[in-house]
Amino acid sequence: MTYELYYWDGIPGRGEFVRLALEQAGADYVDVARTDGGMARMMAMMKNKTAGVAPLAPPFLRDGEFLVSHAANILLYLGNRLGLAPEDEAGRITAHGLQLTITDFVAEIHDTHHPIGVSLYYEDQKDEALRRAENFLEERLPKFLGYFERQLTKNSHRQVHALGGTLTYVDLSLFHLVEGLRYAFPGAMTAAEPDYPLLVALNAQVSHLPRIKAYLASERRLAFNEQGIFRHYPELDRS
Ligand SMILES: N[C@@H](CCC(=O)N[C@@H](CS)C(=O)NCC(=O)O)C(=O)O
Repeated sequence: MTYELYYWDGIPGRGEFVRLALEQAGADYVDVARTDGGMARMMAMMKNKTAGVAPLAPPFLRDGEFLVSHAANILLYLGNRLGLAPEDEAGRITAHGLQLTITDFVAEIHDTHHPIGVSLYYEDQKDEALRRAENFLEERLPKFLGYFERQLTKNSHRQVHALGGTLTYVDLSLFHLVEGLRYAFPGAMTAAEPDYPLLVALNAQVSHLPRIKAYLASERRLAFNEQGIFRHYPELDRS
């Protein structure tokens, strides 16, 4: 069965956390919104006109008759099916908890450029964005990165992993977090990275996984840009 991933075309965004898991597993999937007529299909599925629970926003995943929304929830669903999650229940729930922390972090990263309103332009909230980004870089970035670094410290021996001794979808998501933060805040990240050697090592380790390496070099991988979650506005960064 082919998995159907639904996410906005043109940005890596929250869809990328799911894409990385599907790619690493070599899963058969289609990025629906990037196909002919796919965007219209995605919009129709959010209109809530059919039986069952419609998603409010992408990403969502269709597996046959089953529809799963929210990036972390999709990864909980896919984790064992793709061999990218602990097999025991305690491990699965712990992985999900880490992924939900990533969800919280992603929302705060988004709010650095949209602190007032999701539907407003960045240009309409620049002053507030400056204050928000300053606070984010001062307090929230070290809080979240420090938390993940400590988690990696507990689990890393020869290889770096967030959980147990094997690769999970959490590792792939942490890779994407570091990629996105490097794009959005290159100055702040250059200064911060020496404090998070295991996150940096995990990022390199994931980038060398053969399937991830091939994916990153492919047309399936979308570049970061100023429409997505991770946006680079030099005025929000630190030099
Ligand atoms: N909690 C959801 C958030 C989904 C979400 O906010 N999706 C964004 C795109 S990244 C969206 O399309 N939002 C539209 C809206 O909130 O109106 C997740 O983690 O997947």
